[in-house]
Amino acid sequence: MLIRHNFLYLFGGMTLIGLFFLGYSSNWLRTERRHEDLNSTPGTEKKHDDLGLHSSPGTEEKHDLGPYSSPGTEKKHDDLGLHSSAGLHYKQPSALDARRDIATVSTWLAPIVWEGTFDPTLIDDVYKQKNLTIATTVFAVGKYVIFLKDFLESAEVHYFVGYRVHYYLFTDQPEAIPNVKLGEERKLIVRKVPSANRWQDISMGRMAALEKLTKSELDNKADYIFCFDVDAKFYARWSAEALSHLVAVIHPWFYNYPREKFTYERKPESEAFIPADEGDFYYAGGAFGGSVQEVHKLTKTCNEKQSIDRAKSIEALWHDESHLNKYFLYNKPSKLLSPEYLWRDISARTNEVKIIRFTSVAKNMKEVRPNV
Ligand code: UD2
Repeated sequence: MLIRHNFLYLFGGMTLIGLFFLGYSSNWLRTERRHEDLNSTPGTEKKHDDLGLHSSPGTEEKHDLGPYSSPGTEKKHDDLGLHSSAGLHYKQPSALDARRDIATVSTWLAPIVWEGTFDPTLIDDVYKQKNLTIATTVFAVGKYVIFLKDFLESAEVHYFVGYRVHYYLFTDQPEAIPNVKLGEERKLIVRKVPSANRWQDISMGRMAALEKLTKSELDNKADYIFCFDVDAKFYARWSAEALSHLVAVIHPWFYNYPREKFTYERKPESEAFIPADEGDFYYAGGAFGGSVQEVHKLTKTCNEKQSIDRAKSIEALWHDESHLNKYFLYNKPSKLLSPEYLWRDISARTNEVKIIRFTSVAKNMKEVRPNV
């Protein structure tokens, strides 16, 4: 009897201890889990990997658009916030008084940057805090080295002044690079590239070189990249108001043309083909940019499409510019720069263009091109 009682006491005691431990350990597990959750919260908010605005190409099955429409991943800047300094004095923004003579936003809600649509003081206050590095590419092959001096000297006066700028200069003649004094935190990196017999191949060859540059070489070295023609000159501010993850410039010749008149590639056999009833804007090949990752996707796609055409002995009407326009049609730019950001010396001034920031210089094709 006594033994049975003792056994019952012992059994009851052990059950109680067991229950106590069970309760404690599950609480402990819960607490640990909470710690894990808390540890993973600050600063690591999950973001959408793909910031791209992809639109569907037409239904024509013939044209496999492949990467034109494919989403991808993108490395992002840690802080996407637009922080401004307390006490900064600038004109009050207005929800009403915008310029009425121009569109300041596209129908997919990308800003269109014109004089009067941004406040340079505020823009610089916001973006200078971000400690950005802007990679800037320019190609000067063959006789085009003569344009380098003006390009670089004028960029030093007007282009991303006060920001860290790394110029990547691609040339076949490093010895012909002019000696231009660069500002603080600005440097020139020279890449030797071969020349070609046709100017069209030099122009299109830029896509392959840019694909390579943006693949991994700029990792942790640049936040944004802009790619320019060399036969051009800066005349006014061209700066942080242009920053966004995919940036296109509206071509100065066609900004008020109907889409069927754009000089898109119209041969259905070409990878750059765009049907007459499609198109947003006609974009210039002489300036484009964005985040390094987005420009990598763009240049890789254009390079691939150019290669497919080449294998079929097809050349798009305006070479790299035709492929660029195809890319931007289905991968919408997140910011559009008005023709102020790439004018042409040979174009007549128009009322909308209040300021010319950057312009292609008039050139004698016969003198500078290896073939005409
Ligand atoms: C337009 C585009 C250009 C390109 C081209 C394709 C603008 C302002 N320009 O300009 O970007 O899409 O059409 O047809 O939108 N280059 C050399 N050596 C050469 C030839 C070219 O270095 O012998 C380089 C140089 O950086 C030059 C660029 O390639 O600026 C484009 O060539 P272009 O300026 O002669 O082409 P263009 O004026 O037809």
